[in-house]
Amino acid sequence: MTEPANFELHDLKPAVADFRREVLAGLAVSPRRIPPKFFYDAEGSQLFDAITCQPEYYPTRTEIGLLRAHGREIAERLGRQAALIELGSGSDIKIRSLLDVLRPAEYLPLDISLTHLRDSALGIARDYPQIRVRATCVDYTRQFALPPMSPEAHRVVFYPGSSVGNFEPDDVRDLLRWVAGMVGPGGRLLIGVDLKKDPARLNAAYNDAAGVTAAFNRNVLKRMVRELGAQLVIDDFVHRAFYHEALGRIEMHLQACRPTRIQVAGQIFDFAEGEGIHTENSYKYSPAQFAALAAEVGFVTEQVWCDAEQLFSVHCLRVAAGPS
Ligand code: AVI
Repeated sequence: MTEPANFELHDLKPAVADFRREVLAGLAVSPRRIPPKFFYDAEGSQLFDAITCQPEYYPTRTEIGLLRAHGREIAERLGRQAALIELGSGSDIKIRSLLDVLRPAEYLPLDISLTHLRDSALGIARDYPQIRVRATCVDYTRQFALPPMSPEAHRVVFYPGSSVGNFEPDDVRDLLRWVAGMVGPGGRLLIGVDLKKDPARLNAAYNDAAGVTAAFNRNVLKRMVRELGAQLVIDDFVHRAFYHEALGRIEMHLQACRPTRIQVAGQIFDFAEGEGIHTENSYKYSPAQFAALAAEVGFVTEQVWCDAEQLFSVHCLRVAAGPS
């Protein structure tokens, strides 16, 4: 099928060499770690979509509920005919509910997973022919140039899914500064943030009974085999996820259940039983905590929407005028 005229794709997909370099660096330090952005190849993105449908994983359906319930109010705040930039464009149900009320002039999704991005952005271009869709496959945690946008449209950033929780607080400050620079003084960010809550609820969300989160976590090992030719025994690693209350974060690890080794790019990494690779943090915030973090880098919190169970929050932030 031919691509619609309102669609363009910019491929700045990270090279395999970046994955190799970060895997080698992460396995060489103690404790060992692999950054969570490497979960999202085509298989990983599909597994993540499957996680969002698990009964234990409340964030996605709760955020969608908030966007639907408060769509009109959100659109009033963000303003129509914007250039809407979406970071980590995951589930397209969320963006579709926003597009319906916001009616932006342009939609610029940014995502690290090429097939996932292309499929969802093409679907949107076909279903919303009046919106110009400029998709970019990129690791947005690194410097890159945004595609040219219409100078008349004001810029709005949408960052759903609490992906912000996958960054260390210092990196969140850097990310928010980058967003502030992108939208400019008076510009707005709509961001989904998962809330602190009963640890049992959190632990269940990252240890679903169907084992989808476990498969998602272990997919990074499969990806090392597929893309880097790594030699390893996947079944020697088990999924471990738990809420660390003092740090306010879920931690995910791949833990060796017996002594084992990973050989990759000519290097050997031995694991004793119980030794692991730290693969993800997912920080949880109270609304006040997140507003304080955003204020440190010059954002004013205009409004926060939470569900009745206080599981999830959506914040509308505005860049204060003047330097931060
Ligand atoms: C994408 N990110 C916000 C998810 C989260 O909840 O931290 C990734 C995830 N990891 C395990 N389950 C979901």
